Amino acid sequence: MGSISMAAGRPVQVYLDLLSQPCRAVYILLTCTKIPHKVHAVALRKGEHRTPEFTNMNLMQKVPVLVDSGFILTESDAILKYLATQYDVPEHWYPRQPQQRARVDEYTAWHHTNTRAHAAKVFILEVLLPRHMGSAVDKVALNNALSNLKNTLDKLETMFLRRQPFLCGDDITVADLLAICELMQPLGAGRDILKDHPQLQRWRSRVQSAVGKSFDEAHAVLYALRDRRQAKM
Ligand SMILES: N[C@@H](CCC(=O)N[C@@H](CS)C(=O)NCC(=O)O)C(=O)O
Repeated sequence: MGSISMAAGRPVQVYLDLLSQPCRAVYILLTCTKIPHKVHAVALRKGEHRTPEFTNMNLMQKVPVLVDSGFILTESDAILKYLATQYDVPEHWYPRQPQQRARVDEYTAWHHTNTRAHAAKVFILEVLLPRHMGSAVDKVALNNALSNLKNTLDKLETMFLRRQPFLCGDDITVADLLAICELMQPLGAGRDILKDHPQLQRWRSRVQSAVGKSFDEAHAVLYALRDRRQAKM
């Protein structure tokens, strides 16, 4: 059991924009494990991460940020693992057994330059760049990004999900949260990137059942973006 660090009954403070994939992962862990917390919404599209107050807290000007009784932590991977070890949550989220833990660390080290990089690129090309630049989608760049993403999806299936229901073993871990939130992101443009990957679809369903209503709560903003875009078509 982890120690509970709710000093003087103060809930952990998190600064999030739920349109951000790593923020959703943090939000899901906090809500489905019922860690007492307070969410401070930071609207990236309004530049709220560039205010002097926010910059003072995180010089990188990025979300998510966690503040736990004066301890400031950035990077979703570090935040998730901190929450899972510092708070009284079921051990499966970040197992203590060294080899099981190493499996989680193995995925999360790989994640940033693979799942995150490639799924985020598709969202950037289809949603963010056209919105900010007022330009059409760059089809060549998009096809290239989709091909890189396919490579990553294949690896997720053949390497991480080869013989087990979750990415790092028999139960859900913080690695699954990081991964699913990235893989949901292209849905903002109406693109379900798992549609030709039944093994990953079954894994997504398992993750959804494991975290319950936290999943849809975290993704409500993304669903709304998808619905607005589809209504315009
Ligand atoms: N590696 C970081 C990435 C954080 C990150 O890139 N956050 C984005 C949103 S997904 C952000 O705050 N972007 C604002 C900006 O770069 O201006 C993590 O996993 O926490």
